Amino acid sequence: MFESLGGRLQDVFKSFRGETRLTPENIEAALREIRLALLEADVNFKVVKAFVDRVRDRAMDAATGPRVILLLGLQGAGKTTTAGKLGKWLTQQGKHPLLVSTDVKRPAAIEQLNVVGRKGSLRVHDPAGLLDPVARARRGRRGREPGLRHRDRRYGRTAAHR
Ligand SMILES: Nc1nc2c(ncn2[C@@H]2O[C@H](COP(=O)(O)OP(=O)(O)OP(=O)(O)O)[C@@H](O)[C@H]2O)c(=O)[nH]1
Ligand SMILES: [Mg+2]
Repeated sequence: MFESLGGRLQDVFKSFRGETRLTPENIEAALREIRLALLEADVNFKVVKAFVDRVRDRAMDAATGPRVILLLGLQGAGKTTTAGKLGKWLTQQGKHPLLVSTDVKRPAAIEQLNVVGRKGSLRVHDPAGLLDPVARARRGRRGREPGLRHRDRRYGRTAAHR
């Protein structure tokens, strides 16, 4: 029984191999196959439903959430400069990057990223007065603030502190 279940699940993954990205449609199609395979292997339907719902939640998150690029490096390594270059490149690729500085230890760092953003016509998320790096990154990623809704990729930078 487990062998045939394994085989069917393999088939689902195989059918996915040609796909370059997750979409709500191909996620649903795969979940339908997985659900059938589990039910035919006599897995309790409540267990199947709970499992499929969980996988759907995670897959949808991955399909619709913004991509995060974290720039990490010692002071002066070139993080801010690279943030600007990457941001411009992503814009040319038709993406909508958003820069977020999480470097709260050096007062000038956040302002520096703002300057780079202005120069390159890039959006910078800088919640005034919020000086917790994790909270800053989260807010940028969630993008619930006005003007942050239309986005696909975000970009965080931070410094390594000794
Ligand atoms: N030669 C060269 N210099 C660079 C490059 N990237 C950045 N720099 C220079 O390196 C210096 C530091 O760059 P930043 O981008 O400010 O580095 P950072 O990691 O953000 O620095 P901190 O925020 O101070 O930690 C600046 O003078 C940049 O002009 C690069 O690719 N090549
Ligand atoms: Mg910097």
